[in-house]
Amino acid sequence: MTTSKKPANRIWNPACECMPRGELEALQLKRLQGIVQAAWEKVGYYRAKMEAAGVTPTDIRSLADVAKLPFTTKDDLRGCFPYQAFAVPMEEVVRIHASSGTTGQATVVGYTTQDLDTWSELMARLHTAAGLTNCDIVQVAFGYGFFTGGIGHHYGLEKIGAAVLPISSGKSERQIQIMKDYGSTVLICTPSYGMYLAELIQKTGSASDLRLRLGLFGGEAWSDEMRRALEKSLGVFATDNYGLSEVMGPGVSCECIEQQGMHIAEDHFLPELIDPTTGVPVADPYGEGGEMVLTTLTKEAIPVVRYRTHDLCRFLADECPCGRTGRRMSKVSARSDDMLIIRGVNVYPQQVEKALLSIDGVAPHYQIVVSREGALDVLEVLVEVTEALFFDEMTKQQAMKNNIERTLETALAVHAKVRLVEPGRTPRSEGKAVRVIDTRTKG
Ligand code: DLL
Repeated sequence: MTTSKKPANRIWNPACECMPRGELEALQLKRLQGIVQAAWEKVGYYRAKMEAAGVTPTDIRSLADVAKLPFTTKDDLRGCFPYQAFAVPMEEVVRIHASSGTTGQATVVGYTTQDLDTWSELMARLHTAAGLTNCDIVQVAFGYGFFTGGIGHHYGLEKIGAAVLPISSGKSERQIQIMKDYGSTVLICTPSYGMYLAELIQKTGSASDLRLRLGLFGGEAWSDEMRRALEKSLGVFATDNYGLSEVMGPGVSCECIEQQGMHIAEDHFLPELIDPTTGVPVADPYGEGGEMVLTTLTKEAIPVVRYRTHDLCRFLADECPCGRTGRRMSKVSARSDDMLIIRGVNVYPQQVEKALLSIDGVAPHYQIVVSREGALDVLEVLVEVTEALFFDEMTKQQAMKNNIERTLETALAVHAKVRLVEPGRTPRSEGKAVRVIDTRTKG
């Protein structure tokens, strides 16, 4: 199998995607003023928040003035359950999605016909940026339903004229049969599900029967090391794409074939990077980076003003050779609320993944278990190793364990106990992976 499957550079909508920065920023300002006005007039929740902050729509005279507006949080949107954040009457709403609600009340999002048109357009841009064309047969293995991943991708693919296999997530053996029988050339899912499918494919030894050439992965954080593992095991060219249901779904930003950061659809979203602790815009978004805050510039059903995503990333400065002018964000390095504090040291699950996958013989499946022994936090990492190594002599296993512990300690600045486990021992996910089990009592 080859990983050198870099597709040709194509752009779906050059007029918008390659717009000169000056023109783009003028458009952003006009749209920002419009959306703030709409939020003020039509959504009681925003009106109250803006009044409390002493700001009115007329205060927005430049793009930097966005920082005068109050933030919106997931809890704020939950408080508007189900429809209080809607800015249009229900007869104009044609679709409703919702976040899973596993950690509390669901957040509900609505779309007008115009919103769905915009979304399909942004998805068509994303697919084209990743090298997908109307000749492709695309297996969408994201969940369909309230989750925005499946249906969001579906409509963009139809817009560019690709053939969609709307299989949804799960039924993993069948996914592989479908890939073979229908000659899927593109797989779209979370990176962790992609890895699980790759593992099943390898088990049945059937990778050579597949026609996969592209993998579009998103919906959760994943490292460049994971990209290499996916490209190698699936034989695809893998790109990242980012989004969140509160502001649209997938389609907020996407990598192009350069695989160097994700172009933000800045004609529809205004991005800011803030210090997650103070809430102040960071001084150097291209260096230190910060938490992504997004304002929707065109959404009709639910305008979202300064949504705190908790996603940590930075902006990338140089121009991209692909010709797009939309600013690029780096891969999301972590979610600020995923941070673990282990004996006073901040640890992000992504650091663990990056360190693990830099070691030969370690499979891209792991789990982090945090517990407390007496007053001490204990960080344990369950690491799957290859079958050969797992059944190898004790001395080899011990050397591997020591090597992983050393690598982790260097990366995390805190000791982690490593437990080598046999292949298949850590949980597999059909959607977003749950990497951390924290058994410490909170608060
Ligand atoms: O996950 C939307 C989506 C679907 C994006 C499919 C891409 C592909 P939510 O369920 O609302 O929406 O979850 C949003 O997922 O705040 C990030 O923390 C995380 N996330 C999404 N894409 C990425 C990515 C969808 N490419 C939350 N890298 C976001 C890192 C991501 N994290």
